[in-house]
Amino acid sequence: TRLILATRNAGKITELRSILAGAGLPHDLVGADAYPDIPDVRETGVTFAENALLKAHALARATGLPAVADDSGLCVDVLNGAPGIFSARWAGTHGDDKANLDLLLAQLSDIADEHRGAHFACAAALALPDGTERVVEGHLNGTLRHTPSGTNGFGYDPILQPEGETRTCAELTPAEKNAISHRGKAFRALVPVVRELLG
Ligand code: ITT
Repeated sequence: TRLILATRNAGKITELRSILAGAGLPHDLVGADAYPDIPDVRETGVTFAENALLKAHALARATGLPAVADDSGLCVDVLNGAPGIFSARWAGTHGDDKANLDLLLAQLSDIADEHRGAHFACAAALALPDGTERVVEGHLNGTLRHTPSGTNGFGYDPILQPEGETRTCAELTPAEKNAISHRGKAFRALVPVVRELLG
């Protein structure tokens, strides 16, 4: 059976395919880009979970197929959790990863190492065409570097150094990142739920 990956973010799609296949999910994973006529849903929620559910329901309703969605972001302690749900458009243009990262670094330029705590958060949602829904979350704690390092991953990966690591997320291999990441944790927790509801 088909399972829709309700995201148009290429970095997420790559990670989701690897995480879900690695967890042994037998479904045929179809990206939202296979449905170019379905408009993007407006992310009007105020939490990661609300926005993930909005995206999953929109695709499940429009395709008549079960859909999973990811809403995620970087929460910075000294900014009281910002950029948070606004991570993809922090500098104004949705999905401009470099501008978002550069702006955040500029905003934190005066902040000393001991105050640079942050975490990635991911809400993983499953929605069925009949309206059934489930959502789970995962986190990855770390600190923010002063300068970007590494070329793997996407988004804010070059500046987030996970707790207990000497490398940034962008210096980890994809498998190393998925093993500890917010997205890895959230979607591995969603897998038994998918099995239970989809068989
Ligand atoms: P979809 O809504 O189509 O899934 P999006 O990019 O708009 O794609 P979000 O609204 O969830 O998705 O924004 C997530 C942003 O948070 C993303 O653009 C990155 O900047 C950041 N982010 C999320 N997960 C990340 C990760 O694993 N590594 C680095 N940055 C991440």
